[in-house]
Amino acid sequence: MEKSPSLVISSPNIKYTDDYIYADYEYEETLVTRNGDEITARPIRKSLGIRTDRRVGKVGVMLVGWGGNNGSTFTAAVLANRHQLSWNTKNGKMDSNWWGSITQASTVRLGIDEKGNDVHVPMCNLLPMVHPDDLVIDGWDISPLNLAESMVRAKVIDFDLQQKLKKDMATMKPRPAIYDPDFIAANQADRATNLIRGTRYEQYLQIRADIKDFRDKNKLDKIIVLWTANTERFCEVRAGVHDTSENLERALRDNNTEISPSTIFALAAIDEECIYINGSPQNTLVAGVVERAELRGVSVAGDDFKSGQTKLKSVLVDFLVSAGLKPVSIVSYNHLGNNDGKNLSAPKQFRSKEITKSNVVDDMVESNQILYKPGEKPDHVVVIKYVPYVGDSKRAMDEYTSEILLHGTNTIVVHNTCEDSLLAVPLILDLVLLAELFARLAFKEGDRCEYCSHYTLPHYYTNTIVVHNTCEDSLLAVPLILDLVLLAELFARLAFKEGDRSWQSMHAVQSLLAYLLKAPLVPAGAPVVNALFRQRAALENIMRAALALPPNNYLGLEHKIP
Ligand code: NAI
Ligand code: DG6
Repeated sequence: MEKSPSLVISSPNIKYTDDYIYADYEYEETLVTRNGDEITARPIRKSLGIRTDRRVGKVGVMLVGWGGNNGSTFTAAVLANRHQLSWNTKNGKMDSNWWGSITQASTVRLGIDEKGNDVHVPMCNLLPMVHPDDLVIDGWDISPLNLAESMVRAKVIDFDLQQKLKKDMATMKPRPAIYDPDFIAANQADRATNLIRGTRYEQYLQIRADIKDFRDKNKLDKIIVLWTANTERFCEVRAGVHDTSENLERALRDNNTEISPSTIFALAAIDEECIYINGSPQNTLVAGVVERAELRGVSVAGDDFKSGQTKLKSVLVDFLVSAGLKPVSIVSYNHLGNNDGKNLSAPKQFRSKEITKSNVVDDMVESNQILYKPGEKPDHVVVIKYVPYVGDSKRAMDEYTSEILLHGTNTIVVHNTCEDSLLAVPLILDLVLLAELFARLAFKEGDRCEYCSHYTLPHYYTNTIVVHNTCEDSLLAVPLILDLVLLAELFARLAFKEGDRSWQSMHAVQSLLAYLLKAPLVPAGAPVVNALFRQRAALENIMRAALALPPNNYLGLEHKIP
């Protein structure tokens, strides 16, 4: 990959020292109050100091479920990229990459150049982050296979690349893990031979000892523990057991059978001051675990990687609801043949996944009280079937039916074929890197920062998506005609003034209407924006600006700073 130029931020609001980056930030929001029939919106502003610790240090990752499809593929991807491996396929020679990772393979719009053109930079260049090549990997699995054998079992990595990785990966062996047949499917029993015996408390102590051993042997500054093991059933959350850190500690020592293996891993990680991330759906992070993390000053995150079907759903439903169309039925069917699919063929484990896959449209539905009455939701059904032949190549089929103008219908059908682990692994990398970065941020309210001037910051695999859409065309077009007329008329009434200059109307070509048009016309020389969300944000924000309200941002800092 071509080396990116280093990034220089020139602002009186930022200062760089050897150890820290200090930034002054004005956080703007809109406070909305309702009094009877009247809604009042008031812009509010908060001054914040934000400090980023520049000392990344030596970082280790411990995967729970290291020998699974995700665990072995993650390890293979780190090694292939670290050694810049190439391999042969029937389609020719392939090189390693991190496609699918937002930190490594996506860019962020930084601003505009002198000509007004957008300038983008790789996300990983914005702030100091650990480099994937520098990660040290370890982990646990109830299956005793070494990582080379796990990679072969997973059938994800191309044969020629497997040959190049085998020697290294054969030296990596998962540590024994905690197995409780009550929490994962009975069909996993035959691989569960690499186990930590004893009571739950003894198992917890062993996990802590493993973390210490990994830290000491590799002289690590920090470790992130990430669950990518089988989906467990939900634990039955009980008062006096799961609700506080103290109760959880007592229940652990009493060997309470409703304490799941994943909760034991989380407690051990937190007590060793490691970040804990839950990549599966189960309710590992009960109130007592979260309280323990708060008490120890450690981060936790979860639940369940959002890799394919759900990601697309959150885009599609956002598009439909924000376009004023009313999704009334969403049916998501998928089949897969890997060990994850086998485990999910058991009802209790499927139920965990059904819960995380089903809640993803709620916020979008609730945001539109014109389309939905309070409490009203679309029919939403999730089906998962185990079909061994397709292996890791998951097939996801979705049907979205929406009500449109005058109760016409619009049905969209999506078909997606993809290697499941090759979508999930880049998310694991991003979770690790971003969780580590965010743990180095600190916030300060009120006064402005005392330091301020100028500083320098430091395959070929495929994913096939087929979409089929049935719809009364005119019933989709007519509301756009109405919007075009209303918005064109509204924008024609806006006027602008800069400094002492006289008021000016908006440019005759109304590129702000791009959200409603397939090939938007723009003023000569202006960039064409086709991205729907950017088009929509421009529309929203010009209207907010005309009301003296700040642009919408999606930071939600109220919920992210203690
Ligand atoms: P997998 O079944 O290939 O790997 C899971 C591994 O965990 C197995 O090697 C198994 O032996 C091990 N394991 C089971 N219980 C354990 C325990 N208590 N301690 C240590 N190891 C244990 O599954 P895969 O495909 O790697 O997925 C892993 C998890 O990630 C699943 O829960 C899955 O639902 C979740 N996930 C996967 C996504 C994907 O696209 N691949 C996306 C979203 C979530
Ligand atoms: C089948 O649904 C297996 C699951 O583990 C999924 O592959 C995983 O949850 C990914 O889900 P999604 O909806 O993000 O593609």
